[in-house]
Amino acid sequence: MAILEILHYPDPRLRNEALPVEEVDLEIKKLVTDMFETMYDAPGIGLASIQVNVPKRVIVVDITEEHEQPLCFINPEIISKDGEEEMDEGCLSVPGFYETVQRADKIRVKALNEKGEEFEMDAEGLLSVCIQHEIDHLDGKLFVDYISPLKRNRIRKKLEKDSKKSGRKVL
Ligand code: QAP
Ligand code: CO
Repeated sequence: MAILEILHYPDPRLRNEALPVEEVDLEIKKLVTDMFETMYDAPGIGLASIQVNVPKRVIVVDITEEHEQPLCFINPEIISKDGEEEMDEGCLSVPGFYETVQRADKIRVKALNEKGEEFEMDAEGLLSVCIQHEIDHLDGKLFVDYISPLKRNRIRKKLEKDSKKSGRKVL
């Protein structure tokens, strides 16, 4: 098990598009384990592989405080969406910032689990928003893409300053 380093906006590697997982092998299982550990350690409610610089289509989510509902989605696809929901979103790659984003309220998602078995599930509310947010990461998208350029630039400048102070390399 390992805690992985989380990339921070505006690191250009967050714009990479993740490729489908061909086979849920030991390497992917280790990635899933490390992603859960990294998410719980942060702590966060969702993490996408892109955020730890692994461009493979894997996300982990757990919206419970007691770590009671760990969910892993490999090659996730949203097969239907319904309704609208506005929610304040944050992101482990955009630390310290929360902004309101509009998304579908209800979704049905199809994916492989950590054993490589196909499953479908319905989600609504926070779980639905979190899954949509994480799938966006796999396509190189961030929640700040949905807010005004003014707010986005303010966030970018602050995080660029933070990363210089911390010695993190960005760009
Ligand atoms: C995505 O985000 C999400 O700024 C998951 O300082 C979040 O786990 C979807 C976090 C909210 C829907 C609603 C953020 C931790 C965690 C921060 C997260 C921070 C520390 C974010
Ligand atoms: Co995020």
